[in-house]
Amino acid sequence: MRASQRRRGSDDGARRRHVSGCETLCGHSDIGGLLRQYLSRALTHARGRPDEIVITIERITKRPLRRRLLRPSTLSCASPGEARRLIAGIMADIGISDRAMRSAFTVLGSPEAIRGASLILCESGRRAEPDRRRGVRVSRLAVEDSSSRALGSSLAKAGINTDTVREALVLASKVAGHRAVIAEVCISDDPHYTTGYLASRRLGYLRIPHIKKRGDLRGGRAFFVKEDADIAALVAYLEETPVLLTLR
Ligand code: WAQ
Ligand code: MG
Repeated sequence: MRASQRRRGSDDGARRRHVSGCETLCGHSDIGGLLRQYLSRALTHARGRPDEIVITIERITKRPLRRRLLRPSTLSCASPGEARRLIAGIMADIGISDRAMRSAFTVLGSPEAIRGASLILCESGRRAEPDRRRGVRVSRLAVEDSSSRALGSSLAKAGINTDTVREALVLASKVAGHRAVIAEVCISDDPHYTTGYLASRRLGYLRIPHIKKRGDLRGGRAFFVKEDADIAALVAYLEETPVLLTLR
């Protein structure tokens, strides 16, 4: 599902303002329920009332890959400034250059939230996504049925069993499941949601409270990828390859 608003004085579909979006992978019998759920989300989003909602339902023919869910933990962080220093420190440790870090923060801090993620090359900091206004949209991902309940109870134990956390954890786990990806940084574009995360295969899913100020409409995702990555193959994996996430 994607919901957007027309910009005042613009008929150009490519320049629509992103309101909300979500994607999943499900069985035939779950389509109706999810449709209602996603529609109500689109109609009541804190970023505003959309004037266009597009829902796409596609039959999957490829057998889904299996990937592990990342392990969530929450860092202690009191302000956006501290978040940035924290992230910069971790990035330096895992081989992401200063230039790449700055490039990512330019994308994440830009006034126009884009619908997808930016791909940042880890040395040069070059942006590698094929379409910068759209970004790369991760799709065709879900928790495997057999892991779903156990995931729910383990998140509930930590007091974080919400749709927002679940969906972000699932997305981060699919993204980290590709060898070309070194890490991800995410800031919600929801004005009320101020917890973001840094994720990597090695470090897991590190939640970062106060990554932005309340009321801020900016947000986004940056995937740090190996300098010599095959970008077309990575984009195909992120957008098209069905992946089911499992606890073990
Ligand atoms: N693929 C690529 N990029 C996406 C996708 C996707 N499927 N969905 C969202 N984005 C990008 C897009 O630029 C959005 O503007 C931005 O990420 C933020 O998306 O554990 O709610 O859906 O408490 O607002 C983090 C949870 C929540 C932290 C993140 O992101 C926690 C969130 P949002
Ligand atoms: Mg959002």
